[in-house]
Amino acid sequence: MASSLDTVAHDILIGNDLGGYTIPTKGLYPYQWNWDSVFVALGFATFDLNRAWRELETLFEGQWTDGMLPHILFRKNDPGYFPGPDVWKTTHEPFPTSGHSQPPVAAIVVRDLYEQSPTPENAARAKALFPKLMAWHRWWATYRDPSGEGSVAIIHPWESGRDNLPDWDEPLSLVDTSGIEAYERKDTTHVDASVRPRKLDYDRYMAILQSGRAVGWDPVKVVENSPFLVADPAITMILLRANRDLLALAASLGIDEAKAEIEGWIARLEKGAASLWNEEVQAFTTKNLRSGVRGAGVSSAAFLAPFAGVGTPDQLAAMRAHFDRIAAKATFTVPSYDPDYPGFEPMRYWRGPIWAVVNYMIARGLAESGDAERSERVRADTERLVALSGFAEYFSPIDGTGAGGRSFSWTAAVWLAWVS
Ligand code: 9WN
Repeated sequence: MASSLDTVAHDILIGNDLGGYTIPTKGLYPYQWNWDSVFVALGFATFDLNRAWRELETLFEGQWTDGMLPHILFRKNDPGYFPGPDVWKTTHEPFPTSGHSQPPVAAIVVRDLYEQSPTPENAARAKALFPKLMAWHRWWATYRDPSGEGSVAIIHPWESGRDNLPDWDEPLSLVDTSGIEAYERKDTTHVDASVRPRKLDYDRYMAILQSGRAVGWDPVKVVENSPFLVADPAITMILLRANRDLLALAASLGIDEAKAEIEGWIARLEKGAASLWNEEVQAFTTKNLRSGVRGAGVSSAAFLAPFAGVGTPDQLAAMRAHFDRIAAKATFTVPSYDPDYPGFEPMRYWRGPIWAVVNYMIARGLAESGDAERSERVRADTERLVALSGFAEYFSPIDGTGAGGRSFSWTAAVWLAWVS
């Protein structure tokens, strides 16, 4: 029988549905976001599979001709969000978008939706999305491995989906902000500034955005011109996982001609993920491709290794040791950043708070790799957080306080698909 929180979660998804696409939350994020929509589809799939497919289909309406799937789709202008379409100045038709991507979780969920109900009708919908997923994954492979090491490089912290992670501090410190245009933030009119990125971060975000805009968002020039170019273990591992799912999907759908190309991507990403092992931190961390400096601490990305199917036995043992140390210290798992690290801030966005969607991926990987105990700890903590603070955007790992946007779509979706 559905609990009252299930009903609330269901109503949040319905309430944030603007007709075939869903916004993350009203006010703060009034557009369709890339990885948000994918998790939202998982939530819809628990009560309306047709609507779940629709979410993914509308998301791919934003795909560029070069294969890139943007991080925001601006279907209609909303002055409540900054930076909007007039700042990005992209040329996608029939509606503008942002100029870079976000974590490529879509293939994972397309496979889930198809396997939930492998009818001929759902096979047709999966087959229609398949070439679009291939084009997006090919875009990452073509343009985002400039080091040739196999890891995935991002050109903006927003592309990582983990905007103000402490690991971006060093690469962001090299970004020249002297040429930025005057701008006015809108996020801090919706939520408290103390739980958002700082002004200095925003200045740097704007400088990077302007560098992409200056080259017309050309995929090669963007990488050459960006003052920020960092290998991200989370995107590397998510793309690796997504390619494994894409390969399985190709097999179920009988699309044999895609096999060799996807296998090539998988082999490269396995090498790339391995290259991000940080011996000093004993975890997979970021690597600044401009300066060579590696991330100095353990972020939640480190716990995605089982989800991606990477890590040697020793590396996975080190990951479990970090998990147990952090779990003993924090009341709730999994903080976005190590509470023992000086840059940790329990309420400031990606510098410490817990995000339900990251917990979902971590727990799924742990469960699949046979670690039922740690997986259940993450699930039960997520349940306690929502019971305590509702469907917030993110939560303090120390006392469970909710922060950011409320009635948040992906928190509700993950609740329905996994927690409850
Ligand atoms: C910029 C929508 C998005 C998430 C990101 C999260 C936050 C946007 C912002 O909100 O980023 O993309 O303006 O702060 O960091 O992961 O997709 O929920």
